[in-house]
Amino acid sequence: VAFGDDALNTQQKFDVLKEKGIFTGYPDGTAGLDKDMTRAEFAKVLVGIMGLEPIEGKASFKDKNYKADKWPAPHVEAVYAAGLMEGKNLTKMIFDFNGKITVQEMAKVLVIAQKLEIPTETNNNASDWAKGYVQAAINSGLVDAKANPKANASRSQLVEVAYTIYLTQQKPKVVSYDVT
Ligand code: 6LA
Repeated sequence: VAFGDDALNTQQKFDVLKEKGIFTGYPDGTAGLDKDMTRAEFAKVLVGIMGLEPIEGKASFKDKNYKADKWPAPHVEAVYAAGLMEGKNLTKMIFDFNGKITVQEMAKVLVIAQKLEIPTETNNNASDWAKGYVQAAINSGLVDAKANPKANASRSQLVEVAYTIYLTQQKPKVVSYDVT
């Protein structure tokens, strides 16, 4: 964490991400930190913070109204190709792009993006597929142990997670050479 970054409050983190074109505020200029976000909107945020290339002209999912030429698809396709999100049903290929992103879904993305270790012991009320992800997020301090994992994530929670991932992406990668 660069000097001072950990001192930023959620609004300030939102402002940084808005400045970078990653989040968009509401027309009245507010951040809407108490509101929620759709899974497609979060996919778009992920594309921004991970520096992914939107994938044009492709529609892998069969959700109603999911079309290659509509704005969500290039972002959903990019996070799917990057292995950050896989959707809700791989047999029916349903992403649920208009559904609200939940705390446990956000936790899974955080764990994958940050390459967090999944603990063997869990103590939370998440769905079975999400227990490990949620525990890792709680242990890392990014999800409150008292949060309901199945509830919709607030934009406030999403900004905190997005900012953490964003900072990690900004860090220079350490390259090591084998000199033997
Ligand atoms: C196909 C599947 O088993 N999906 C799981 C879970 O992996 C999904 O995680 C994310 C973050 C996603 O990758 O899109 O949100 C939806 C989750 O759906 C789950 O099945 C209901």
